[in-house]
Amino acid sequence: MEETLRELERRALQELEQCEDSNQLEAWRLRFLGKKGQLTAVLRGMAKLSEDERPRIGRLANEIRDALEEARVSRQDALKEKERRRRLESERLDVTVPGWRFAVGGLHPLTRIIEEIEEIFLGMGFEIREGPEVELDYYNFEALNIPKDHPARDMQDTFYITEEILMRTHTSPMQARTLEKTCPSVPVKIIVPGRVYRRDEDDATHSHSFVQVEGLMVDRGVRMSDLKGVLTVFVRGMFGEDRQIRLRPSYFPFTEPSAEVDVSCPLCDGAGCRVCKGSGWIEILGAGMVHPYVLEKAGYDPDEVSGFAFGLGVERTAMLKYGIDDIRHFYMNDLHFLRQFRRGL
Ligand code: 2NL
Repeated sequence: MEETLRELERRALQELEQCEDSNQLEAWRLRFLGKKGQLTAVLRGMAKLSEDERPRIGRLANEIRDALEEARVSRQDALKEKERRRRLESERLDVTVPGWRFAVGGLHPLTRIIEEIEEIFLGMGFEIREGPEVELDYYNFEALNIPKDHPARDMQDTFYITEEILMRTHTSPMQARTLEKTCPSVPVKIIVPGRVYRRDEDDATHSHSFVQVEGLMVDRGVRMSDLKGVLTVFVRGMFGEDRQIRLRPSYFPFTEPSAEVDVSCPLCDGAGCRVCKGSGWIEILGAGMVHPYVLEKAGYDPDEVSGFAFGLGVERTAMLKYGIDDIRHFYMNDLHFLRQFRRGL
C-alpha cells in the first residue's frame, strides 16, 4: 500500500512537469486529486488494511495529497509567470524607432504673397473684399469708363459666356460694385485680391489667368500724395525698408492722371543689375487718381469726393521677390518647385 502511494506520488509529479497550460493542469488535478482521481481510488482500498496500519497509511496519504496540491499550485504559478514573460516579449515596443512622418501640405507661393499683401494693407486700415470671377460686362468695362468701342477692350480681350457676361479681366469690377453699394457714404478703403482672365498666349511672362490685387481709397480730399504714401509703405513692407518708389506718367481708362509705379531694385539697391536691366528700377504697379466718370457712375459727386486706385500682378510680385524666371512654374504643380516656399507648419 505504502509502495503504491509512493509510486503514485512519483508518477503524479512526473506528469505535472509535462503540463504546459491551465487546461492540462486541470486535467492533471482531476486525474490525481479529484473525487474520481487515483489518490481517492487508493484511499478506498484502505478499508482492507489492518487497524494498526491504517493511521500510518492515512497520514502518508494526507501528506502526499498536500504535497501534490502544493506542487500543483507552484506549477500553476510557474506557468503563469512563463505566459506573462512570453506576452511581454511579444508586445515589446522599441520606443526609439523613428515615428511616421506625416505628409503635411504647405501654402502655395501665390497664396503666401496674397496673405503678405493683405497683412500690409490691413495695417493701413484697408478692408479685404472678394467678388465673382464671372462678371457682367457692365462692371468689368462700362462702369470703369471702357465703352464697347474702347481700344482697351482689345488688350483685355477675354472669355465671354454671353454678350453681356464674361470672365473678369481685372478685379476692378468688385471695386466698382463696392463704390455703387457704399455710395453716398465715405470712406471706401478696400483691397480686392482674386483671379482674373485674359485671352493671351501663355509664355514665360504671360498667362491667360493670373492673380491680381487691386486697391481703392475714396474719401473727401484724397490726393496723389496719399497714393504715394500708401504705396511706399506697401513696397517697403514687401521688399524691404530701404525701397523707394518712382511714378511715371501712364494711361488707364479708369484713372486720371495715371502712373506706372517702379520700385528701386531690391537686388542691387538701384545700382543696376541683370534683374532691373541696369536701370535700378522695376515696374511693380499701375495706379492713378480714380477717373471722375467712374465716381459719377457709382453715384458720387466728383466735386465732393476723390480717390486713388492701383493694381498689381501677384505672380509678377512673387517672381521678383523670389527670383522666379517663368510664370508657368506657379501652375505646373511641380513639388520640387512648390516645396521651396513651404513655411514651417
Ligand atoms: C495694373 C493696373 C490698375 C486700377 C487698376 C481702378 C479701379 C477702380 C477705379 C480706378 Cl474701381 N482704378 N483700378 C487703377 C489703376 C491701375 O491696375 O497694371 N494692374 C495689373
